[in-house]
Amino acid sequence: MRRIALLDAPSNLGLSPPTGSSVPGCAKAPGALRDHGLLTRLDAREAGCLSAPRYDPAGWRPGDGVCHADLIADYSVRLANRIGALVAAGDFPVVVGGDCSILIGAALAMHRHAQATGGRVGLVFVDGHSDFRHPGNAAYVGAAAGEDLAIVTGRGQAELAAIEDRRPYFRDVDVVVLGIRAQDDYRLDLQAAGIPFRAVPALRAEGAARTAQWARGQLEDCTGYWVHLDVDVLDPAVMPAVDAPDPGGIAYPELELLLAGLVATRRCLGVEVTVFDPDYDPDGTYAAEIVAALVAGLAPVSVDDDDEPELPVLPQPPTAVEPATRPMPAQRPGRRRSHPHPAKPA
Ligand SMILES: [Mn+2]
Repeated sequence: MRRIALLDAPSNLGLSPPTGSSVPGCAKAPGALRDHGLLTRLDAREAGCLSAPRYDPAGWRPGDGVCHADLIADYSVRLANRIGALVAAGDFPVVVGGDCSILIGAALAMHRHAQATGGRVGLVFVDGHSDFRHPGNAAYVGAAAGEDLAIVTGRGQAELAAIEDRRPYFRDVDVVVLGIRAQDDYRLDLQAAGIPFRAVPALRAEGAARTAQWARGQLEDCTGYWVHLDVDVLDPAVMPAVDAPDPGGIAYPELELLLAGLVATRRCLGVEVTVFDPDYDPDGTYAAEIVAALVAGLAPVSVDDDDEPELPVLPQPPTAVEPATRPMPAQRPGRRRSHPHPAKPA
């Protein structure tokens, strides 16, 4: 039986400031979720909290690259160390962010794990946005939480995309994207890269449970996979407490089915939960509902049965380095998390 280990990763370094003189509140998410009993209700082992560096985008300008890049890179290495130790101990890490830039640390841990075990490790990316902005498809980059999927598949500055000379952490063919909106800015880029995805309309048409099975099937060449869950995959009608709410998301029961289907195998190595912002949840209503959904969705982790046999470990072919960039189209209008705005009015 696997035991969940709960680790806090309260970094908000990857988001734009919500107003000109405030900082993103997602760093408060672990505290808010724990206050609704997350640790005990998951029957989880306490894995602590990896404190994050100070948020200070002052002086960042377009063209400077990813904001806070040096801090995010350093944090990612430390987060990878923590996640790697949990996986090595046989635990199932549930890492609570923080913003989506914490994926970089998880990805680094998964690449190290793949190398150590001689297999390939994939990624199921459950998110309302593709987070696929990179220097090849945008005039400039800035907020890592809108760029994390691009970075972990090897696109962008080496400081973040090639830590320890590893690039990419996940190969494009070892990634599945679920829950992006039908009109995601970068859906055609995903398609061109050969990254399979199911946007919300297709996910709903097929059903969440079957979509989870489909995603697992897409990764059958991988010995394991990590699950990224940005809670903005939920529709803002039921959960608006995120920095970039976008209509057209899924409902709680769908999230629970999706998560349960994804974690109900030993091939699933762990889960991260990102972007919940308690500043938009003053009475704790959404925190309570998110905890309930996580408890239901993660229940299969602790079940002994495994419907899949262990896959044989295959020799790993050398991984190709992604080509750097391609010509840039015009910049699209930014979302709130697009870039830091040093002087955005409140
Ligand atoms: Mn995201």
